[in-house]
Amino acid sequence: MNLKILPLLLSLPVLSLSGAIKIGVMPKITGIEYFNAVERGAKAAGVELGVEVVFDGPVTNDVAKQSALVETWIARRFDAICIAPNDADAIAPALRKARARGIKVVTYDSDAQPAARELFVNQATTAAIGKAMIDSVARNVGPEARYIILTGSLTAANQNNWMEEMEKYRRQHFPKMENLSPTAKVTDEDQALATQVAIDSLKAYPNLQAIVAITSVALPGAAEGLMKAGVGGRIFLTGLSTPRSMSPYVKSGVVPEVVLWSPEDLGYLTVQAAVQLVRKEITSGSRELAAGKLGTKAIVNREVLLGVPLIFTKANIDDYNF
Ligand code: RAM
Repeated sequence: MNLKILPLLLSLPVLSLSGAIKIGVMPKITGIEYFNAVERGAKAAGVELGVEVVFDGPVTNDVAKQSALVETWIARRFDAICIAPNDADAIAPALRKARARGIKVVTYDSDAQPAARELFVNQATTAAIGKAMIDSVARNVGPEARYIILTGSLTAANQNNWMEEMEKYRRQHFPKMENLSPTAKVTDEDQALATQVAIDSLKAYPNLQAIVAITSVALPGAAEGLMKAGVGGRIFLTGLSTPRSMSPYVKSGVVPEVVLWSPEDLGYLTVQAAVQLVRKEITSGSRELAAGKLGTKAIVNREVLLGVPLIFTKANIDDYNF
């Protein structure tokens, strides 16, 4: 073989032994219903597109472990790596290394530094998600509600962006509403920790009227905490989680409203975008993406938008199966 063409051969997408394109999809953390739903959607897209989808990630929201797995997928010559980073900055060196090896990099759910990836698949605009949660508090408690926020980790781009939008929207539309703890309570994707933080917050803020829990495990965790403290349904609780996780709390009235989107559709759209980048059917400069069963999705400034936030209540929560 003429060794001069070796660099060219090494830069080409490698078809694995199965001959299929190989896509890695990584959550912030495995073993929680939200990312289990992402996995279902991602694998459904893989079957539809005839590609191999490997779904794997850390058992805690640890960006160092995410970086190590990216390195492994680089060594295994994946064709694309899709990731929801626990830290937008810390993950960037590993993602840049993947791109330098010709691997397509797509973030979803939570972004990395934009220069470290081709596309970001966003579930809804951060402004729409922030607005939906503040509107829920205003609708159920009133325009002068006193609330706190339970977040995941303080390095997660999506939660931080949502909180920034919540505060901007609150200042503009509900200036008398008060966040009693501008530094959000950290619950680190740990449901049991969220339960304890909710209980502790009731003592720390005796005039508390509402809690907004913005990770899919913090919301059920906080519901358990309010119930343990005997104030379920008396302190307004809302936030982001799946209908499967929240159905009993919504039906009992502990959590009257839940905001989210379809994590299954998010996973499906992410793999659609990644495969079409690998197959050169789209580029990061494309303006839209024909995303199979989801129809055509807009791409604006390298961000693919899934849709708008959904509000789950007693009236509709049984209509959803994720
Ligand atoms: C957790 C994660 C994820 C977020 C959901 C709402 O599962 O923080 O990034 O989108 O909550």
